[in-house]
Amino acid sequence: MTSREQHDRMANAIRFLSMDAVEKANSGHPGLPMGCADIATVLFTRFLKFDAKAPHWADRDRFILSAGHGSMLLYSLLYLTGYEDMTLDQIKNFRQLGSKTAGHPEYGHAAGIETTTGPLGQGLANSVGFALGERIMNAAFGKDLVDHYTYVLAGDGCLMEGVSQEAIALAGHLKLNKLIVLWDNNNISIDGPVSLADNTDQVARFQASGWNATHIDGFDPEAIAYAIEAARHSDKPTMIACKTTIGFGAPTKAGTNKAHGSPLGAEEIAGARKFFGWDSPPFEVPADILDAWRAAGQAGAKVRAEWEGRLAKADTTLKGEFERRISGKLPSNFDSVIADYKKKLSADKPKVATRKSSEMALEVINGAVPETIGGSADLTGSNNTKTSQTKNITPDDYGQRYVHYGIREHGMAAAINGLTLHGGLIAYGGTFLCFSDYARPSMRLASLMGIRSIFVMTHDSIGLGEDGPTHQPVEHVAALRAIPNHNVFRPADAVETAECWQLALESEKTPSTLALTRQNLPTVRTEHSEKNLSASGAYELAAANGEAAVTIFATGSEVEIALGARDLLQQHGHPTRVVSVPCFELFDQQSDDYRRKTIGNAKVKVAIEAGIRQGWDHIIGSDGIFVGMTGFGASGTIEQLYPHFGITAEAAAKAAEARLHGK
Ligand SMILES: Cc1ncc(C[n+]2csc(CCOP(=O)(O)OP(=O)(O)O)c2C)c(N)n1
Repeated sequence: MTSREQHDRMANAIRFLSMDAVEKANSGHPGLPMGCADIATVLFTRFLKFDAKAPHWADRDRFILSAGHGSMLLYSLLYLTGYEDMTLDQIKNFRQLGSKTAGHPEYGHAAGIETTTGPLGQGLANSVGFALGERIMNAAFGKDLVDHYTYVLAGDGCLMEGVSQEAIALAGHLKLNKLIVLWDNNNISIDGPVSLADNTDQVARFQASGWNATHIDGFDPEAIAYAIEAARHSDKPTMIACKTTIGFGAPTKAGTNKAHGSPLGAEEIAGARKFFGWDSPPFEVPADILDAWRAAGQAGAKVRAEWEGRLAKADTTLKGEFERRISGKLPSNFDSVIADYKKKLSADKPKVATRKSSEMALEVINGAVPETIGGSADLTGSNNTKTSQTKNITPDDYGQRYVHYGIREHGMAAAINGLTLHGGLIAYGGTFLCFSDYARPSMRLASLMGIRSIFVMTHDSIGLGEDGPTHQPVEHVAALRAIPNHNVFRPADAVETAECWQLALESEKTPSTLALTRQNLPTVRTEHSEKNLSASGAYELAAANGEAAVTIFATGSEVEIALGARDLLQQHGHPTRVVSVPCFELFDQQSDDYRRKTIGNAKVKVAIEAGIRQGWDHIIGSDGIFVGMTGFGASGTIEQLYPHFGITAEAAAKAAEARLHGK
């Protein structure tokens, strides 16, 4: 049992490492670690199940620092508890280029950073996915293998962000009782007191969303421990409002926004040293305190060894499946399942919307890959994300595979990231492509983290018709293509849709968006190819009947139009080839030679896509012809809209012919 004095000194080690690192970097946020050091010390020394020497242990408790600006709190904890990645040099190099100690915690930089945080509210919203992931894996593999908590430290900013409401409502609804949020209730944000902008009764808000919530003194170790202990036995998720003081211990800056996001300065630090009776030089932790922290970092080793014993003794099939899922590898027969399915499609030649093709592909995938978790933000019947295998996950049954996320696109995308990061699961969720705007902050973070989140975005153009311009995406495909490390797939038919799903599932370090149509499309890939042609991002779908005068590039629903334009042009004596471009990003990764060959030397290059031109010039050149949208869509039938906006085979052929004739 840690004495109060030892607890205080351990907490102070966090405070001084944080102050010193921010001071040396001459930038960063000392206030949060100074205010939350007691909370973190109680959590890490008395509750958190972890082994610093085995940081990827699948059944560890997760700790998520949602208030990512307080990154030095996390880095201090990782160093003090003895994570190998987090050396004292890393702490000294806080915020320097190439260090693991980036300004905000970045997933993949160092073990123990469970998710990338910084954009406020994201960690809290991810945690719903983590906690749900734990329940799903627990239902699949049992308590012996999966039984852990998800702890979150969130600030006022996290709770003010809109996504927090989506997240807490979802967690409350799903009764994720192993989710425990510690709120750094310090009443300060950047502009000053929180009361400048907010007077929400947060405890009441969480309670109204189905949580347990209590107020405690965030500097009282026993109160913190008592509240966490109670939370661990709750039948609901718990929010503990911990009253703290930002920059606690800084003589003049404590309790003010001056302690939030800039170095305290030598004088304040000297004052804090006096206040806490801390006489070690910068970056030095007294040996007995470091030892105590290292012991805390090892305290979970025994529990981990016991867990490993249980895994070793588990049924061979169960153990194999658990290990496969945690490794992120797909079942070994996956490729052949997809190849067989594609062969059938090329023979059957279905004429269906790609959202329907996606459902058909998922029916095959979900049958073969038991770790997929589907969902939709209240558009299940429109997104076609549900298959026969995916029944609803409910608080009474986590052993199912479908999440009704409610009308919460942002919360859904963040939860998908959490499910993905938890491990053992592949999560996808749907909404209308237009509302990717609502999900985008989390989609961007999936890309930054390099994780396999999958976003199913249907109703991908004016082709959705009568719902009109509010619902018709115009710039969204281009906007998503602008996110680095994000594969945006726009398949042309059922075969490409199956291929794109295969690529999304195989893409362990790049998230994917599938842009899918509402309207029916013919099968254009009528000849079976074992090879995944979409994998090269663009490929020649139809050759020219001679040396090509025109090449038409198109994606998704406009491939059919491109083929129509090719027929017209060839009838007029202009050999024309069509290149289908299901994924810009994968095409950009091909060899120069392949790219050159695929783009070709035809005199006229045309691109057809029912969206804006942005991004296409690197394929068709700035002098290429673009047939697409230049502004918002309109309300009308699909039969009216395509001609209205000039996206037709005739218009494309006419433009190409005019160019061939030098006009
Ligand atoms: C989405 C988002 N908006 C704005 C910011 C910039 N920002 C960083 S910290 C902060 C204030 C956070 O206040 P609080 O959570 O109370 O943290 P504390 O001041 O207590 O450390 C803001 C606005 C951000 N990181 N993320």
